[in-house]
Amino acid sequence: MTYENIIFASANGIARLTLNRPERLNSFNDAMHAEVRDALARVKTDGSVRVLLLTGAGRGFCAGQDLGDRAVAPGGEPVDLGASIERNYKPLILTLRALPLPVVCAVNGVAAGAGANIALACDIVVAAKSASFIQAFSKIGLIPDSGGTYFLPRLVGTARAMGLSMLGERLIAEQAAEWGVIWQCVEDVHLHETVEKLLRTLAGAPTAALAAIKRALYASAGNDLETQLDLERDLQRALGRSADYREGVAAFTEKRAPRFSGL
Ligand code: LHQ
Repeated sequence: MTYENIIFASANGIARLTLNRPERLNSFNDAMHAEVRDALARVKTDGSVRVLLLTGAGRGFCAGQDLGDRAVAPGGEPVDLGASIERNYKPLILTLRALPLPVVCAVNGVAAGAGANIALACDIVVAAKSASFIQAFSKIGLIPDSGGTYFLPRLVGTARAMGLSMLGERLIAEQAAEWGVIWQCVEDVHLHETVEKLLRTLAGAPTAALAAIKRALYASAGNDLETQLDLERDLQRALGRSADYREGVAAFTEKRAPRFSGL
């Protein structure tokens, strides 16, 4: 598939996916969804990828659904937004959460509507100081989708989730970091180097362990303690047989840096 709405490249264990409709603040139309789906399928099947970066081209990260798209524009014909979610947004969010490797989101500018929640679906979110998050949905008569009503109360509690969702006000990156919505907020000029360093670190990390960490932390939201302890036991049992555990312990005892294969 040739890409016209995204830029996708993969090298040295790092896959980079850039949403690329800057004149529409990288809002999603059906074509962009299809391309992102294709790229994520490649990440999933390419065993050499150990970390994925998601970012946006130009001054914005992503303004959510392209509101000019005929498929969602309220007009004479009845419009089924549920179909758009079922076809596009739900699989996108579930795929990001299920990828067995870390997904880093570099929020380079405004993240609005589904764009904000796609960022929150990623595992480590770093935002430029000038970036912001807007649950813009209520401004157009909708509810936060793409996982917004799931992620927000878990990240910031019901009170702040409710305020953000009902008021649709801009949450600046610095406050998002203070509230624990995201991992880190950095000066705009430092976003690139911060993210590149993070990507190199994660690409050299024990990928299977990171995948297990991701699975366990996301599962914990729906598990009781005993179920979670069982899950930890099972994941640890599998990791105890991994090459990277062997390498990690060998490197520790030999007082040298580990060389993790990701296996
Ligand atoms: C846009 C958009 C946009 C098209 C900026 N579409 N052109 C799921 C299922 C099905 C259906 C419904 O939705 C969903 C999920 C959703 O995501 S619903 C929420 C959709 N998104 C929004 O409501 C956000 C709309 N955008 C904005 O509120 C502003 O653009 C923000 C606050 C993001 C940025 O404001 P500014 O920095 O002032 O930029 P701007 O508004 O001037 O936008 C720049 C251009 O991008 C502009 O075009 P123009 O031709 O005038 O230069 C905008 O029309 C266009 N654009 N967002 N979602």
